[in-house]
Amino acid sequence: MTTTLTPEILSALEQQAVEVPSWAYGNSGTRFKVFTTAGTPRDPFEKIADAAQVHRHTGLAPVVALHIPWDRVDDYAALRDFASEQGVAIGTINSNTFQDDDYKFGALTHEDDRIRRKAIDHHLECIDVMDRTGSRDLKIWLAEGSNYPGQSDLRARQDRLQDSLQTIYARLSDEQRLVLEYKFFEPAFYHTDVPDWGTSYAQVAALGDRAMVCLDTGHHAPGTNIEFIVMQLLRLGKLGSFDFNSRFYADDDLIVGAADPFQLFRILVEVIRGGGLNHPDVTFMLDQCHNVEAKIPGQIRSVLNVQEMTARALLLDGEALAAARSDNDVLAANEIFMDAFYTDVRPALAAWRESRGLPADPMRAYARSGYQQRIEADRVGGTQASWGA
Ligand code: AOS
Ligand code: ZN
Ligand code: ZN
Repeated sequence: MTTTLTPEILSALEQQAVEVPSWAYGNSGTRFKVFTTAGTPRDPFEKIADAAQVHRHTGLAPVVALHIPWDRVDDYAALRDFASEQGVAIGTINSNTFQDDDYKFGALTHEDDRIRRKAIDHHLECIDVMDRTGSRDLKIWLAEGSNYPGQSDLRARQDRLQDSLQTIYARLSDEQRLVLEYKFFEPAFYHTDVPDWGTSYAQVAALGDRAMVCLDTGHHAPGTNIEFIVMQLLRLGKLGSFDFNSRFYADDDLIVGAADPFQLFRILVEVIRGGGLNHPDVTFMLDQCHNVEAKIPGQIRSVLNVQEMTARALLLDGEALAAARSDNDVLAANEIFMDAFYTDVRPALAAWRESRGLPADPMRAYARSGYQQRIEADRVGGTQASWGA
């Protein structure tokens, strides 16, 4: 089943923007092996140049998220200006308190005030970066927790976390936000200090209006109804951002939509229902690590998957669905829902791209562009691993 896309749907799609992570372009992998790829960026400037290719070929990815310290530079204003010359902007600044020996037993939750202060100061450095890049969001993901029952005082850690977050939050300007990302496990295995949406919500609600929740689609126990969490956070006005990716088993950080396009569709249905599509308060960010696939095409595929499932979700016949629901016509309601999901929007999207001066098939256009060959020839030696500071 194929379809045409109405002007209202095309208008909504035209506003869509997916923020890409700088670390998706660097060498990254798993704890077992980081495979290197020819042409991998050697510094944040080259990462941004690569990210700009995704936007150039899709018109979908105008913003690049950075990670500190992986993207630390001497002159952030120069990096911001370079991004602008490339046709993109710098977005979310991601902190990192998971690669320093001092943080072995915690960072913002640590019992030792000296270590907690160091972790807080790292976040204040990130806010200094935000001041220079013009970023709005400070994203905090904490790899903090414990591996054995009895190891830690769970309650005291929550209290210290809130105290630390209050200090960080107080440093934000009126235009900046703190976005707290939860994750049900890893690298801690018994408990994680921000393990679920409820904990993130409780912590950010105590901070104020500019503290929000980040929902990473790979951060839930298998079988979790993620679209229900999306609905609830939108209803509470606390969904700040997505870290989109897909997973088969854990936090696999695979191409969003590649493992379960239906789940992505259901999430986007709730985003649209909750008024979150193209809403200024909701950032659509990718958080992916392309370990075996080429990085720039991997990101192009990802943003196209988000666009495609958004188009399908926008096709959902809301009136017919509401009527079937009010009649408790279970099968009709499900059929209407599945009709939208089963609709192939790719031909309509390809024609629409061409009408806007974009390539009908961004993946093949990139392959033909010669960019990959150029970076592989130019960037010899000294590639920067994403996971390495
Ligand atoms: C880790 O699993 C989280 O998904 C983080 O969002 C992400 O990997 C980190 O922000 C990279 O800095
Ligand atoms: Zn994430
Ligand atoms: Zn993750």
